Amino acid sequence: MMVFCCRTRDQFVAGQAKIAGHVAAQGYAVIEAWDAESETLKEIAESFGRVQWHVRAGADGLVGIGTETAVNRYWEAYRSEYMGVSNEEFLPHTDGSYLHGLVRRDGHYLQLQPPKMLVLQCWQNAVVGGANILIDAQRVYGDMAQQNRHDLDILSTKGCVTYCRDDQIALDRAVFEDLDDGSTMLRFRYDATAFVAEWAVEAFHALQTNYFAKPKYRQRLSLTKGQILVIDNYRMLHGREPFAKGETGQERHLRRVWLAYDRLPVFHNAVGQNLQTRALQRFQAYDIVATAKYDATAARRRGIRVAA
Ligand SMILES: O=C(O)CCC(=O)C(=O)O
Ligand SMILES: [Fe+2]
Repeated sequence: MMVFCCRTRDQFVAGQAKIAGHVAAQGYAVIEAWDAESETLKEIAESFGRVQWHVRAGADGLVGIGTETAVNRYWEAYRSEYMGVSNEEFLPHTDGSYLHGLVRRDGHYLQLQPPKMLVLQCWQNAVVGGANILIDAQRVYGDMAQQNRHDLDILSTKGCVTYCRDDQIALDRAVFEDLDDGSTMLRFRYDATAFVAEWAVEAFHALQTNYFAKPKYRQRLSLTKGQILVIDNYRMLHGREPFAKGETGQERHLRRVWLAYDRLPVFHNAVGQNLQTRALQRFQAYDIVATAKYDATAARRRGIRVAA
C-alpha cells in the first residue's frame, strides 16, 4: 500500500495537490499524518471539500466509528440500523446510499446526495480483524460494459433501486447514475437497506456475485494509528472486515468525515415560499457545514468516467 507520509502540516500542504492527483487517478489515497487528533482529520478533509453532516456527527461534522454504547441521541434508539457502530462485517458499500433530499438555503433549496468523498482516520485499529476493503467500481464498470452490457443498462436505469435506512429513503435511484458533469455516480449497498425493482433483481445480484464479491476486485488495507484514508465515494466501494471488540483501552476506533458534492442541484419553490415542512426536517442532519476555506471552483471530478 502506497502511503503519503506527512510528518508536519507544512509537508501536507506542500503535497496536497499531488495527493489529490492520486485520488483522481486511483480513487483513494492513504496519508500518514503528523498526529492522530480530530483537528488533523478535519484540516486534511477540508482541503478536499465541504464537510457534510451525518446524523451521528458532532458539531464539527466528525463521526466516531466505534462500538461504545452511550445512548443519548434519538438515532441510538434505532442503533441496529447503523452498521458503523457494530463490530460485524460491513460489506463494501457507498456511504449515504439512502440520501436524497432537500435542504433550505436563503431563497432556494439544495438537493442532497450521497457525499462525494469520505475521509477515515484511524485512531486505534482492532487487535484482531477490522481491515478496510476497497473496490474500484471504475474497473468493474469497464469489465461489465464488455461482458454484460444488458445488466449494466438495467443498473443504470433510474428506478432500479431504492435504499432506506432509519428515517432516510432514496426512492427510485440507480446503481450507476449520470451526473451533470459527465461522470457517473455509484450508489450501492448489498444488505437490508436495498429494495430492488423486480426487473432489476437478477442484475443487482449478478453485480454483487460476479463482480463486487470477487477477490480480484478487492483491495485490503490495514490502517495504523494516525493514517487517513481519503476515498472517492462515487467511484469506490468501501467496507470493513469483522473485528474482535477488544479489552477496555484496546477498542477499534476510527473517525470519519463526509465531503459534499460540489454541484448539488438547486430547486426553487414554485410560488416562492421558503417552507420547512416535517418531511424536509429529517434532511437537516445531512446538511453541509458552511466553510470559507474551500474553493469549489478548483474541485476535481469524482465518480466513474465512462469512455465515449
Ligand atoms: O469501520 C470502518 O472501517 C468503516 C465503517 C464505514 O463504512 C463507515 O463508517 O462509513
Ligand atoms: Fe461506510
